[in-house]
Amino acid sequence: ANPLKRAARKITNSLQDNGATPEEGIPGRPGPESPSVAEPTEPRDPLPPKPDQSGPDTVSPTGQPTGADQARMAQSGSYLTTAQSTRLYDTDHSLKAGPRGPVLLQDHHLREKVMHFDHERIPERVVHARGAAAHGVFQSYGTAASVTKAAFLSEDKETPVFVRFSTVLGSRGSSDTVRDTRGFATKFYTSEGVFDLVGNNIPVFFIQDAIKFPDVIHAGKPHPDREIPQAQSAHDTFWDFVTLHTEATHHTLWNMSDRGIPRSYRMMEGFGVHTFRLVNAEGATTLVKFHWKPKLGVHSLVWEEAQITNGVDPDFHRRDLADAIEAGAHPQWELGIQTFPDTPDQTFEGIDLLDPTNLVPEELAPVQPVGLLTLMRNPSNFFAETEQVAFHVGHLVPGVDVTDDPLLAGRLFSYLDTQITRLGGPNFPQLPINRPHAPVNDMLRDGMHQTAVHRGVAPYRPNSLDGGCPFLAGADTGAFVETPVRVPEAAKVREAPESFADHFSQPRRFWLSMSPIEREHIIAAYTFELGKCYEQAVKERALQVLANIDPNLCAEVATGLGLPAPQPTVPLAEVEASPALSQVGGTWPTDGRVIGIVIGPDGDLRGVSAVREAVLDASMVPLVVAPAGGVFGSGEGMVTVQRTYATARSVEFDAILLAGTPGVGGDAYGARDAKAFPAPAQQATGDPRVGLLVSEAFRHGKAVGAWAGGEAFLEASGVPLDAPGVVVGDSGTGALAQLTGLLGKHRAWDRFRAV
Ligand code: HDE
Repeated sequence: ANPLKRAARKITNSLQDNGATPEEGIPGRPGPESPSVAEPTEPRDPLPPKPDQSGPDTVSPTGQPTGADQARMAQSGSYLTTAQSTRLYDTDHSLKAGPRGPVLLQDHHLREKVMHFDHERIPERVVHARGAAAHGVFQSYGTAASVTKAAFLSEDKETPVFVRFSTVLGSRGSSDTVRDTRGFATKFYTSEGVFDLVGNNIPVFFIQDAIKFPDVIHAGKPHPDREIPQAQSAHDTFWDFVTLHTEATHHTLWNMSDRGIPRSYRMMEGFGVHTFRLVNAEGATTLVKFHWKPKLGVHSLVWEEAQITNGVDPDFHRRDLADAIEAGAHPQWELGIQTFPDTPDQTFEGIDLLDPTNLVPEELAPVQPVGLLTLMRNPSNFFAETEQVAFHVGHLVPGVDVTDDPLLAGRLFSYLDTQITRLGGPNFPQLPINRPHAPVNDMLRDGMHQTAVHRGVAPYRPNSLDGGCPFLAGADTGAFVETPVRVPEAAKVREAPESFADHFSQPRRFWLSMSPIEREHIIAAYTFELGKCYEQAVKERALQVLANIDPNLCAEVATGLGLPAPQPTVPLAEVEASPALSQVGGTWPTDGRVIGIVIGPDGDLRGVSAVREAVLDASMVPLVVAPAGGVFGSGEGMVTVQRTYATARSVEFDAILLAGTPGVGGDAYGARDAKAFPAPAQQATGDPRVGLLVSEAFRHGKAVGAWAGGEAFLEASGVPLDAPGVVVGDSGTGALAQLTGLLGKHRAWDRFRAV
């Protein structure tokens, strides 16, 4: 009677068409395994996964290729050749009629080299163009086995993965630390085929129906006339859209919160956003929302820090991810699920699970851990892997199915469609990074960039010429069988359900769940973004939206804009706060945190050596900052310099320690240049750039410390020694111990003025 079983049986029965079974083959003809099946009717072997796609198992501790990988290194063969393998004797001079003569058309090497170069670029992704990725492994705990039959979630299963993080709005060369949503897309190379979890770091979306996706993206992207601003939501068209479509309120509020400017990809949550459907071995179904929980906690930049970083290091997140993996600080996330009964109305505690602008508070449905993701290998080639990877929400495995969320339905179409253009034809699943690690035995043929050499004559089913192969599987032999969900009888309409009309109660819950400092950041973000808009009507409409979330939020932003605060037009929702939504509070591991150790000619060099060792022992990263590069000091106190006063800027460090009074930069140009920096009042002797370093770090709530007399410079740079998060030690290691305690809380939150 179970509908899933009925469908599965139907599929299994289809194996019997032609009277064939996988074991027997076509009656009267040899079976697929039989050696007497002679050419040309031999079924082809499934395409094996390429060896260079074998995932993280060929990795050295530092992520460098080892063994067999080394042999595949480019530029490692003895002779340079053309693409046709002909050896070359010169690649620097075109063939000419004499050294000063005209270049000859017959120079094939010149034409081949330039032609190939001319075609090196492919279209960037229409959204999520800028990203960074890494290989890793997913280890399942087996705790989801009762709700899903997916093999990769069964007990103790290890599955290779490739994860790509991204910003949404900016183009490929845009900056990393802009205010935006982040993509968090994971490709699981499971034993049953590829499963892609294509999520974001924000659990809700701007729109409820995919048909509006071109609209919201047109509004967010740069203006079509001048193509500015790049990678920003702080402009009129974005705010025009999100205030006219108030379903965008919840996602926009998350963007304006600290979630919009993550400290690191390693410190972001990930969300599947939509509700999915899990199916277990008995065919029972459960509705589910996917969550990635970072082991390092969820942390963000502060706005000024993010803005400075965009200029100082536009690759900040990309570098942070690659450096951490290279250093062996392998980032980890737990995959968790919130489960809900698969009831016909598909709601939970009054929350419509098909509305992607809704989240379900963790206090109502706890996130249950089901496995651990570890990223431990950087890509070997950005283009081949990070750029060419193609994710798709429709890449599902038995045990995971979709629901009728109308946003999800549109995505199921869009990804495949866009990839045909981006990757130049329909054969991109054959690209190494996209190949499943399980055998492929499809009947897809020909097309642009076909690299498989398919054998056999009968790429159709049923056939009698290729031994009847391949056969169809059933649910019991690993087939993906769609859940036979009953579709309510209804008329075709272009409408949304009534339950999609509440656009303000979930945003209000988010606002009420924020700590005072997080609210202050949200107010500042709205004030900044709307302050960048030119259209008065857009600003006024935005204030109306804010009034409907919370009158205080609205009043604060209105003050900043110099506009009157409107009254709410809807009754304020009676909702409870969800403490799990706040990022402030709690203590987290400090692995991979970056400590800047600043030294001048008279500083405690021996102490610096000891602090470096202690930082490394704590799995953190020490960066020594000195007036000039190279090696500083001599004898036992000798330290290698990683940054100079000219190359260091506060945004690179999570905390700063002064080993005495800083000197004056050794770089003539830099020192001259430094005079242009605004030195804080009563600047002590010492380089003003170090003054800027500590005063910025202090302003951004970072832990700051000193020993060996550096405290006088701190004070002179506007850092009160009794302020929260400022430490003075008797020794370097003493100061570091206090500093590390502060780092576990991410920032000295008490230092900020709270609303
Ligand atoms: Fe995407 N999205 N999206 N999106 N999305 C793409 O696919 C789309 C949505 C997400 O690192 C595109 O191959 C539509 C939600 C990520 O390669 C495109 C809709 C969520 C990535 C596309 C959405 C996402 C994409 C562009 C509304 C979070 C980057 C290039 C119905 C759950 C994947 C590409 C990577 C990329 C369409 C909404 C996440 C155009 C139509 C909701 C992480 O197909």
